[in-house]
Amino acid sequence: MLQPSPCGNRYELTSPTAMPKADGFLWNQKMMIQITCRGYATSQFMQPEPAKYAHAPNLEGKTFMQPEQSYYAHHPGRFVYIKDEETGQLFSAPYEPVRAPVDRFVFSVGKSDIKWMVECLGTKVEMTLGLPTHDLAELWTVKVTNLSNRPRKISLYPYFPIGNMSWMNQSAEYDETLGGVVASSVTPYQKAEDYFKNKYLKDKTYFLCETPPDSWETRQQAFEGEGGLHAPSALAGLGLGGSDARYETPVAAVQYRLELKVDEEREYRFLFGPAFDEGEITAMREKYLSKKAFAQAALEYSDYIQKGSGCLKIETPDKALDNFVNEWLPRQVYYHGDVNRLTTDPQTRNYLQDNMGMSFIKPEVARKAFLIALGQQEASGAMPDGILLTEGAELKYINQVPHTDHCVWLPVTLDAYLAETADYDLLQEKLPEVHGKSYTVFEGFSRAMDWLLSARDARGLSYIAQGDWCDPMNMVGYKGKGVSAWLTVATAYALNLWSGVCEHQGKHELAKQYRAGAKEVNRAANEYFWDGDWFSRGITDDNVVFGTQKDDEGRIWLNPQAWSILSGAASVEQRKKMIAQVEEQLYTPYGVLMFTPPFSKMREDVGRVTQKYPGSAENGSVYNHAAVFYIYSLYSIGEKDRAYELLRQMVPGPTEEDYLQRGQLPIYIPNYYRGAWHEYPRTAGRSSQLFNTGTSPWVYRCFIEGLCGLRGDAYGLLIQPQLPSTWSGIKVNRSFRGAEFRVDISCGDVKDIVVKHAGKILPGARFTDIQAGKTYHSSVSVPS
Ligand code: CEZ
Repeated sequence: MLQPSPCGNRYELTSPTAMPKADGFLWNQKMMIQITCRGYATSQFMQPEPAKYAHAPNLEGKTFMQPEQSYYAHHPGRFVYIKDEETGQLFSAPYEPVRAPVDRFVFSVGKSDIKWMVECLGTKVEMTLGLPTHDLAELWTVKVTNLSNRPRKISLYPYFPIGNMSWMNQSAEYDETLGGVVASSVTPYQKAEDYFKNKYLKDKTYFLCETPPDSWETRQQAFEGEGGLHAPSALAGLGLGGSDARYETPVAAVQYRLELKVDEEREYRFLFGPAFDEGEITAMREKYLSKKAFAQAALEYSDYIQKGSGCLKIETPDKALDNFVNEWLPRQVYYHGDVNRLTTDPQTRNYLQDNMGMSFIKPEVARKAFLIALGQQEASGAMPDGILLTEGAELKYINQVPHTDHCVWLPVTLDAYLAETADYDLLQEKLPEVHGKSYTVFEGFSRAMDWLLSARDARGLSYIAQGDWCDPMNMVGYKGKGVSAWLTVATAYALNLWSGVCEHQGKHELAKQYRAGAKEVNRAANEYFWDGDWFSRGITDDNVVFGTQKDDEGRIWLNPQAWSILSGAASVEQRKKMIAQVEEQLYTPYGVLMFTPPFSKMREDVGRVTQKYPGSAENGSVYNHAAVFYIYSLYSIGEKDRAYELLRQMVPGPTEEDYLQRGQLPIYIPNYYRGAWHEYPRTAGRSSQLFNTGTSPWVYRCFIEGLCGLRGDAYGLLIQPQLPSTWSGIKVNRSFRGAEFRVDISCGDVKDIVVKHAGKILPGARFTDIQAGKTYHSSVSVPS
């Protein structure tokens, strides 16, 4: 049902029904498309705010990309109908909207294109989707082949619904000169000032055909008629009706009437995308709509994706895992760092973590992100809720809700950046003058740390306001008193990390001061949050501690445990107790839960997280971002087997049963898998299919620094692998500071890690004086 290609850079699913929401995604810096095996698509482009060029049939609410998106017959998608002109039989590819049983089906997701192959009624349809690297368009190739051993008469009808574009103005026509359907609209607005903002929006959607079709239809109702999408009325006739859409829902549907000899094939190319005017559409046609241009665009796009191939290749006893880590994980990390989730105001924590991933892929991008983020630091030293990336961008939605954790992410993500690059010069960069003052990056960090220390109550605990990392935890502290246990220990962790950097910079006084701050914060955390076997989650405005043994719902939360390990708040004794409780209460076959039990109803002193469906999203799912913090913390204390077990569970598969339950291909990590394993076993493990998540850079980091143990420092590259004890060895290729490391790791009869390079044992298991351009071969023995 599901196999990787031999080198792992494609996955092929051979059923359209086993995992109906299985999907792939492609992006460039201006647009993104997620498309399912059955042909349903969600796409958007930036102008600069995210916008759609294919819409739902009704008015859509605008919000962030949703988990577990539900698809319905009229959902936007890309389809072709095939009609046998002799018998009148019909099917559609990839599978929707007809849902006819097909003889063969392959949904093949690659890193830089997505393909389908469908056989039915003695014909084969092959569809390929690609994207240009810098422009807005989908590049579609549709090929049809006669597989029956007789000549055939068939009609091929690409059907690209455009949906309800606007309640103010929408229409569509077939334009002979442009050679395709052009739908026009006016983005709805009400305020006069918005007229000027919207004036240059790309309000047209075009569907261009390289080969002129025999007939066409642009009015959705005329196409569908009384037959419904399973058997559209327009397909009953010889040709399509050729009508225009006048304030009627537009569609792009065209017909090719074909007579195919035995084995004969025909290939068609189409462009689908948004544009401002006819001029832009003409330019796109000229630039892209030919076989040669498609081939060229595919090459360029694959080069572009290739630039995100990361710094790690592993060869372990687990081939499926190797595929994921070598081919797919860096791609997901790259996507986040390259396009910032296609928003103009990413949440500060997301922006910093997405760029943390870039430290491993394009460190210069991560560097710039620190400068951009700190350039927006507030006068108080606080970080804003979101980082504005384009001229005229505004803080929207969740960024209008005050969260108190943003400063924490500065040293946390800097730690990864410095380990990877040793670029301490960054700290001396001058930030743009704001509020009449100008600071260096170093000072910006210190100011953020001072702010964290100041944003605490008399007990020394960190205020939560309307949320911390858990952004729907909005009512613990909205009256101004509630505190977060996670943020308290996260503050201590941040201070410790920053103190280390101060130390390295020779600022011993400051280092001492922040180290002392961290100690004090950890002490306070222990005094108020330790609940006997684990750390609680916080204290509400009304002084109620929650996330404790006394709670029937939300009894134990993962984040305070993970970060108390990182911050040093948890002693060895406490760690033992916590880890045992995490295992007992939070483990599921699909990973470790963010907390348990899920809330079944609103808890007004915790907030809207408790109103989410039990086991979904932040309400007690396997929320992978939280899970990977825990994994990272386990690696930090040498818990290699526990860490690996959970890390492996993040990736769907490799058993068929697991794939079916999760419903997702192993090509990305979703933001969550459903929890509520005890309460709702039927849905437990189901993927959210949402590939926007801060999880991916952390997972990459866990593989690089944790499992492979190849982490840099100010002096070079340290080698401290933490292989699971069932493995006898692995091979690793690691790019690091311009050099290549070929590391052969095996378990042996050694007491400590022994690294041999050029016949010598490296002192301290560390490479120093690394020279860019050089390849270093080494063999590493780790204690069995
Ligand atoms: O958004 C993420 C945030 O982007 O939730 C994480 C948080 O750390 C990330 O910064 C944990 O709360 O508003 C909501 O209820 C949403 O559910 C968001 O909490 C959530 C979505 O997954 C967005 O993709």
